[in-house]
Parts: sequence; structure tokens; C-alpha cells
Amino acid sequence: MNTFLPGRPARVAVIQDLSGFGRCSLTVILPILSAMGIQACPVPTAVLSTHTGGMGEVVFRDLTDYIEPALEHYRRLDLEFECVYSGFLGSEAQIDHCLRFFRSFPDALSVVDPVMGDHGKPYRTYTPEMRSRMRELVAVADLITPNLTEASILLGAAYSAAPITRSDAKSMLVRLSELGPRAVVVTGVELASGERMANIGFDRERSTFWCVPGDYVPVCYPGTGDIFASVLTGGLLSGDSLPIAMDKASRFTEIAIKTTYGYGTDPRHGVMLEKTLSWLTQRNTFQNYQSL
Ligand code: PXL
Repeated sequence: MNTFLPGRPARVAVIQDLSGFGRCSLTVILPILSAMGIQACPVPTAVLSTHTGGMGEVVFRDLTDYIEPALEHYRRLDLEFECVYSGFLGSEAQIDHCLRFFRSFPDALSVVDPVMGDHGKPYRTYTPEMRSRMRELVAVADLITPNLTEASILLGAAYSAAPITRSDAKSMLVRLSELGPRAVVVTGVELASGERMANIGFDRERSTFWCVPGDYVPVCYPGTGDIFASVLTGGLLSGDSLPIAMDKASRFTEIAIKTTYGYGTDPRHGVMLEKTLSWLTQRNTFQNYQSL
């Protein structure tokens, strides 16, 4: 990672969509990174009226022709980014544009959240071509953060929500890392050893496997993958080790989910980030992570 000027916050280019309602992607990532003291620069891939998770016909404006000219402008300005972080993409061509973005900042931490689907099903805007080409982005990433559905798509394996053994979990992490990234974190895994909801990780350089178990809550909210990945990224950019950043991201995501569950709001509206964001500005300690 390149060095940044003392006093200037770390800067991240966030290549994600802007969904007006439903609390996902840029609408949660920007406030989270700001609260963590990181400068987040949005590079919107599409503008949507809501996320695509069950709110009827979505108004969708693709911004494929925006990303490259924006990148060229940033290069003319000689801007530096300490991190480039991609997520929800609006079209297959955007995979090439993201690749160019990553290559333009070779010293930046490259984070690819290979957003493609959930609960065994691809999101409706993700074509088979986009799903198969996502491996090209993963190949240039330092860190990837798939959920189990996305991990199966990347590995070309059948999706199963059944609990997995610790040794199968490790083997999945290693195979994902063999696609390119040095660090892999898979979210929302049920382990046969009893943890109903765990986030698991692998750091190839240190040859270490990590597991952060959390409480199971019987509701799914959109945007929780984006919340997890952005806190994880913010943690790493603040100097956290992988297990500490995983612990921080897991704790914050759990707090946001449990707060919202307690109010019984429509799950499609996402989590009540507004009530929980201040947790990120506090000094917390982390001891919940384990070796996998
Ligand atoms: O949180 C992932 C996500 C991001 N962006 C859009 C989505 C989703 C998940 O449904 O629909 C537009």
C-alpha cells in the first residue's frame, strides 16, 4: 500500500451502485467509511430507485459510460487512492472498467466484493456472462468477501446451505484464494461444529484461518454484506489485522441487524444504520475471533 500524507485520511474509490431506497451499497458504505475516518469517493455503477430484492419494478439507470472517463479525470488530477473497492456492477463491460481502475492504482489495497447473489440465487440483473467473468476481478484482488452463494459461483460448485465441517470450510477458503486474492473472507457460513452464523477467513501470507461466530437472527436484510465488507475494509485501512477487522465487521453487522430486528420493520427496508453508526466512532476491543 502506498504511503499517504500525515493528516490526510486514507482514500478509497468505491465502485458500487447508488440505490435510493433499501439501505445497501453506496448508501451504507459511504457513511460507514466516513464514520471510520476514511475518505470514500463514490464511483457509481448504476442508479436504482431501490435495491433489486423484492420491491417490484426497479427504475435502473446504467452508468457504464461513466466509470472510465471518471478514472481518466482522477488520473489527470494525479489523485492517489489507498484502496479501490468494487461491489455491485451494472453490466459486463464494467468488469473491464474495474480492471482498469485496479491496474491504475497498483499500490492500492484492492478489495473485490463479488456481489452476485444470495441464498443460492443470482441477483436478477447478473447475467451468466457477468457471473463467469467475476473471476477476472477476483484474480486481481488482495481481498475478496463473497457470501456462500457467491463463493459457490466463483468455484463452479453447487450451492448448499447445509452446515460444513471446519476442514471443508478451510478447503473452500484455500480454493478461493487460489483464484488470486491473498485474503479471503466468506460471510454467513453455518459450521457443523455448532456455529449457526460465522464469518470465516484465510490469510494466505500468514497461512492462518479465522472464524468469528455470531448470533443467528431469523431475518435477512439487504445490504448486510456491504456493511460487513465496508467495515472490514475500513478496519484494514486503519491498521487492523485481518482477524481484528473481521471481528469488528462481524460485531457491527450483528449490532445493526439486532437493533433493526428489535423494531420489527419491513426487512426489505434494510438495517437501521442511523441508530447504530455511532458504534464505529467508539474505541472498542475485540476478542471474539477464533482460529478456524
Ligand atoms: O447488497 C447488495 C446489492 C447491491 N446493490 C443492489 C442490490 C443488492 C442486493 O439485492 O439489489 C442494487
